[in-house]
Amino acid sequence: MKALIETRNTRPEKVFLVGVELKSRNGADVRELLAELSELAQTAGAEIAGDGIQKMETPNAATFIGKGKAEEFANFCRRHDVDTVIFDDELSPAQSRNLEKIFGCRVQDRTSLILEIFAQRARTREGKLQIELAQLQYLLPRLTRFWSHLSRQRGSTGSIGGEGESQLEADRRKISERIEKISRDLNLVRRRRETQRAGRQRSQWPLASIVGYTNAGKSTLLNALTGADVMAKDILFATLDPTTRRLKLPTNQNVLLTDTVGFIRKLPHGLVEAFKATLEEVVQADLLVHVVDISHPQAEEQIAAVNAVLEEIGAGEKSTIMVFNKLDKLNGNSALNRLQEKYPHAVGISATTGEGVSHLLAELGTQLKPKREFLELKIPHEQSAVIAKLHKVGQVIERRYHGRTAKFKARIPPHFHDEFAPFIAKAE
Ligand SMILES: Nc1nc2c(ncn2[C@@H]2O[C@H](COP(=O)(O)OP(=O)(O)OP(=O)(O)O)[C@@H](O)[C@H]2O)c(=O)[nH]1
Ligand SMILES: [Mg+2]
Repeated sequence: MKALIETRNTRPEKVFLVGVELKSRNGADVRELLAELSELAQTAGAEIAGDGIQKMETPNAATFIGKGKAEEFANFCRRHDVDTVIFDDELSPAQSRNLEKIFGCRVQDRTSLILEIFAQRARTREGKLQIELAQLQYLLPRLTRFWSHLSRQRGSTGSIGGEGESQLEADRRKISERIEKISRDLNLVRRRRETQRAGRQRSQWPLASIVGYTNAGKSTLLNALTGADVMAKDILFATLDPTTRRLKLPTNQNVLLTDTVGFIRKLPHGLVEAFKATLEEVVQADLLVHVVDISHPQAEEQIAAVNAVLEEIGAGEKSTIMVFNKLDKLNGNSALNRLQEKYPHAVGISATTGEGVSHLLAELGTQLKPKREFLELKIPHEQSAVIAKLHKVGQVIERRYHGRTAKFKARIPPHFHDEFAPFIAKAE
């Protein structure tokens, strides 16, 4: 199976960006989103030829933006040799097709651009499988015999009539089979990870996971704290695969610190789903370290976007240390003051100068102090809510599902003791 996106020729691809200002959004937001889209496109290696915004009540069902506006943009694109037009919003398969006809060039949306960047970045087998899965799921509903990229990729001239239909069906079936195969492979990876995690948990070290918006400085922080050597770069999605390092706090307490993929606004849902295995580190963590680029004008929106993804993966309720990074880049204190009012326990740092890092270490020690309680539990299978709760709040080290009751070895936060007390087989 070839990648969804065709490989480029040598000249950088010229792109034109399109945003819409719907009634529900304000103009400043659209500008910021387009600025971010532009960063995404440049991260993918493109050159920005221009951009355009249309104000409208609701998107047009056939062409997303108005037809007249599309033609106006198309004129610009023809004059400037634009190769690809990128919309900030997700387009339906029909809208993409209609727009390609008007523009006479490739039309892409934010989702497929993010998928493309992830595909460029993926290094490990797991990362590659995850991204391929997300791309295939994106592609499947868009597969029609008019879907020009695919037929161009194949070098076919587009078949007609019944033959085309059966080719389409064959393509769909092949993709569906591949999706199933990848899902099975990913399950294997997930199980292997679980085993590794169990080994780690037996070592009784708590796990803290660094989360945050892309480019917030997560990898720089992990490197600064643990001497790790994770690539930290001024591009979006520098990190895809998780890295875990041990950190010894000044209190001699050990903690495992994980750096993982960054989040972004309008992160494709399929991608979050595909990256669940990677994001397990976040779901399993005892503590989240939420890194924010406080020097970014949209810091608050970025916090909200990160929280939305955390909710989506079931980690919304975790105890979290807010870390305001890049203090050294800050001009004036108004943004910092406003956010500090909202998050009074936040720690301000600069991962590059080291400012505030000792304060962060102290805070980590404090937050991780309440030692977890080790329990052996026997829970009847029909008590599925209790079992689900155990997985949600605790760290399951071992599980056995044979017989009438499920047996678990787990560590739980002490304040949940009473809730699990009826099922305790043995406490340490
Ligand atoms: N001035 C300044 N720059 C920083 C600081 N922390 C990180 N950076 C820079 O910000 C950019 C992004 O840093 P990364 O550590 O790669 O960010 P990340 O959150 O891991 O990003 P992704 O992996 O792409 O999601 C790099 O160019 C860093 O050098 C800081 O405290 N101050
Ligand atoms: Mg990173």
